[in-house]
Amino acid sequence: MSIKKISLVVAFVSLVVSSIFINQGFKTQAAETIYTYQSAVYSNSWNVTPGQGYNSGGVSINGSSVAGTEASWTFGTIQSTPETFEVFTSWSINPNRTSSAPYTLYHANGVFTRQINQELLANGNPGAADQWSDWRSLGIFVLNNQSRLVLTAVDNTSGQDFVAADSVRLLPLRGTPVSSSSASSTDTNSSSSSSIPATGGGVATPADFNQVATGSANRNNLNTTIRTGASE
Ligand SMILES: [Ca+2]
Repeated sequence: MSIKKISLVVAFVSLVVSSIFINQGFKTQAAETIYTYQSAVYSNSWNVTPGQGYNSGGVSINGSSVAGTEASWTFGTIQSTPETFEVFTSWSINPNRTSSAPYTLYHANGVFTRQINQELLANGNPGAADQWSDWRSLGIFVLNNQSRLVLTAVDNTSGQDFVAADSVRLLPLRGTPVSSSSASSTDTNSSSSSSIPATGGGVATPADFNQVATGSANRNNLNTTIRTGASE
């Protein structure tokens, strides 16, 4: 066989092998799940504001001035066994939101609370009225089929302290947290502080996980499942 023919064969084989790897990479892409405002169960009256929030899909805003009404996203319908996730939420910003929206996550190992300033973007910066906040990480948690996130309305007699229920994003993570002793939580938005909870022997941050479940896919290149119904 001539060198030219060998070169052609090598090139062809390389192409086939590359295709196999590309296909495998695609097949092993991890799946994240996004729950919209439509996936939440609400107590008392909430009003849908279309065009705001994640993917401009709309948000739900509490209609009562009384504190305590709830928007609750339950994850039990898709999680049969405990798994580790980074949990994110989002909202639409406005001066008439509260600066201390209480989120409560009931996870497999306890209860985590975080107050979020919904007047600001997830990164703590101001933005345009009704702009999507982008994703705000609540931390890394083990979730099971009882787990849920609850957003509770605060007293809004001033009319300047609404809460906006938008979306919740679950990013599956796999592996043991590394360098947990040096990990720390950076909180750029919330008006209260609380360390990101441990998932193992120490405090973990998203950077401590270099893998997402079911593969080593890039975090920015995930298959996304969007849930828009509470019964799904
Ligand atoms: Ca306000």
